[in-house]
Amino acid sequence: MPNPILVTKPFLPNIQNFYSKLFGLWQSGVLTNSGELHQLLEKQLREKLDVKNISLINNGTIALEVAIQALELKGKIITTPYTFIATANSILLKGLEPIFIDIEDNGFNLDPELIDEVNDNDVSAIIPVHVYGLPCDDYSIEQRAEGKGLKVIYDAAHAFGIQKNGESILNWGNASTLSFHATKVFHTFEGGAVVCNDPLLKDKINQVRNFGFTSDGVDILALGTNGKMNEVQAAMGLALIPHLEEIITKRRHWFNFYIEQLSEVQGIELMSIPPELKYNYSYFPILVKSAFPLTRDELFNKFQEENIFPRKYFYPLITDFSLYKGYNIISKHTIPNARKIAYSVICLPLYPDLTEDDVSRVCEVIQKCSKCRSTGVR
Ligand code: T4K
Repeated sequence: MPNPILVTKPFLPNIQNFYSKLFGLWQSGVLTNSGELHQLLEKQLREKLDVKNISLINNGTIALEVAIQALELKGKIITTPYTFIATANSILLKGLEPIFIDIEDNGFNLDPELIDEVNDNDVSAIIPVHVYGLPCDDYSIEQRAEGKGLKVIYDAAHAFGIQKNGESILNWGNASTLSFHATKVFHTFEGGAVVCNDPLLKDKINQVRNFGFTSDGVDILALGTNGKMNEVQAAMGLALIPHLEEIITKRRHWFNFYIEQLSEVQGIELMSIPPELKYNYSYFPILVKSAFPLTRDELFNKFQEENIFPRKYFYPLITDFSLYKGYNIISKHTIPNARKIAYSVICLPLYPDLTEDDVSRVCEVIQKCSKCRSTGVR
């Protein structure tokens, strides 16, 4: 059996570089609570990502919860069913209720026009997701948010470093949240961040991530949690920053390799990157259409037979999970676009350390299957 190819594999810096960042911790004994490495990583990321304020958090899910708490959101939040479960879970975990609206019919992100259909005075915010790092239609979303007096938190877990027309998309809305999980373009083992423009909101975010303590540590003005990133996590981030160019360049190489090999395959739709975008090559989703001889699941199974493990990100839809079926939250929305994508998507392996042999193996499965006889079962 050939070696397994997983959907992703974390990029790791030279281990000596990582170790060297840990020596100071052994000397100072400061392991967490906004230590030296934490502060340095915050500074470097603020500059690298070209954002006004960034607060490091211990993971992307808590980052969402911290943003919701800091913005004092209440009642219901409009979001998308086509995302990782953490987006919706963070809403429920804060005791709020999600209202799911469909995605656009030619993309992966929430359809701003459907915000108009939500007539509910309990709604306090919108949490759109830049799925696979492809930016939402911020203009249409924020125009509607303003009209309805809603806050906007972008779940930018996939959008590390992405720029549109030369500007970071992390500066959109009231806040954006990032994930630095091991599977992401940039990681700190586990980790995340909240980005915002308003310095007062940054203070509030910092309080919420530190139990609610004010910066002098003497009073609690806001309810808080423990969302602090520790020094070992920060050390990994600092060790990876010098490799960011290399990480993106290698990802772009394999992304383009897939495009070259697969663009002529009938029935497979590939993602396209708008010209105004500086992309991070975080994911390579393909859509298996009816013109392809096999169904999505048949193709998925063929991969497993070849020891290749892509993922169906994001299937099932959040609204199809048992926990979420119990909530009367979909109302009149039948979410056909999200359903169509969730039932046809496969995210192919994409990470810097892939080899040409690996990527060729992935492409060969698709190319061979494109010549299969259709099962006729759809
Ligand atoms: N919002 C959105 C839109 C998100 O996509 C996510 C997370 C969040 C919020 C929440 O952020 P975090 O709280 O996670 O920071 C993965 C990730 O765990 C998750 O972070 C990510 N989104 C989601 C899309 O994908 P799984 O369940 O697919 O991960 P897992 O463990 O199966 O790993 C995938 C592959 O990566 C495996 O084949 C093995 C490989 N892998 C994984 C880990 C953890 C490694 O080689 N090394 C590793 O350490 O969710």
